[in-house]
Amino acid sequence: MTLSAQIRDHHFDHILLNAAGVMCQTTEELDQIIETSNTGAVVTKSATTAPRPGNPKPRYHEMQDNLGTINSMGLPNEGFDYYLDYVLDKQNTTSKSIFFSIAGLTKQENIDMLHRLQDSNFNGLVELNLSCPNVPGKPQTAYDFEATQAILEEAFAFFTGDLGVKLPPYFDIVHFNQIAEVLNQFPLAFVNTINSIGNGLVIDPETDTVVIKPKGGFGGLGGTIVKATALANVRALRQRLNSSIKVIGTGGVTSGRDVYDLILCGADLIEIGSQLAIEGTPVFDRVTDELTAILKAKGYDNLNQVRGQLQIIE
Ligand code: RRO
Repeated sequence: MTLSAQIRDHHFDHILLNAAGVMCQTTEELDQIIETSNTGAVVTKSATTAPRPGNPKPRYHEMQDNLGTINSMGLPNEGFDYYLDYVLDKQNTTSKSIFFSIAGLTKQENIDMLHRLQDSNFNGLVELNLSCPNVPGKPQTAYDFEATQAILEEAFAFFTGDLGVKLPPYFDIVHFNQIAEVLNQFPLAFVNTINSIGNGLVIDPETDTVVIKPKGGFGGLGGTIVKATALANVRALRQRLNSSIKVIGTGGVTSGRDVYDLILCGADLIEIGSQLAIEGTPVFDRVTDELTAILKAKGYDNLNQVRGQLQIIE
């Protein structure tokens, strides 16, 4: 069974990888993702120029009955240089692709980091995270179409590497049209959809209290409860984006069937976030086994037979 994929010159032996933010803050965690057999790539924790401790704890919570997760990590990361050192070293010894995720707190900070990547020997992919919901006072850039257009104009004026964007979920057909119209103007290698559903609220019924401390309990939702939103965003963007822009499907993957559904909607690669946090790296083996069983049962031997083949009711 072939579970491979391609973005530009980057070949992926396997479609699965971690979602940015989960098991990817330290070199030890990043190594673990790379060394897991059923992953095709790794993505680094979104970096800012300087290291950040992130928001006060508790800042992550798993809902009962595997409904999903809520987080307000607040962009804790080891700083741009830490990840640049890691990827420059690692790209010489691993055959897996590396996504370098950046999430500057201002447009200028993102542009500065992109300049540094452009001037470096990094030969992987760069993911510009325009959708972090958890930094107090900072809106999610990709909900502002003009700001998104402006940062991409500035970035592509000099950046020649393989660049993609991490998007927040959209909930309106007009918004799907508007973001696609912006993105189609640029030579993006990929879009990654979705980041967590921003600013949900979870309550502990025993104590009548929120479950995370930052922002009065508001945080990004992930896991099972976001699957339908992830499917819709992958589908809607695949239908609207230029075929040269690949789509990474992220959100609500807990099983092989979830991966299969995202591929039906047109996803090229699949990232696992919440369930990786819950289950650890064995999730990649289990989900791969489940996906392979589904493909076999349906008589498929590669993912191109499935990708984008979602049926609608006429
Ligand atoms: O660190 C976070 O709070 C965080 C980020 Br940068 C993000 O992009 N998405 C998310 O759910 N949490």
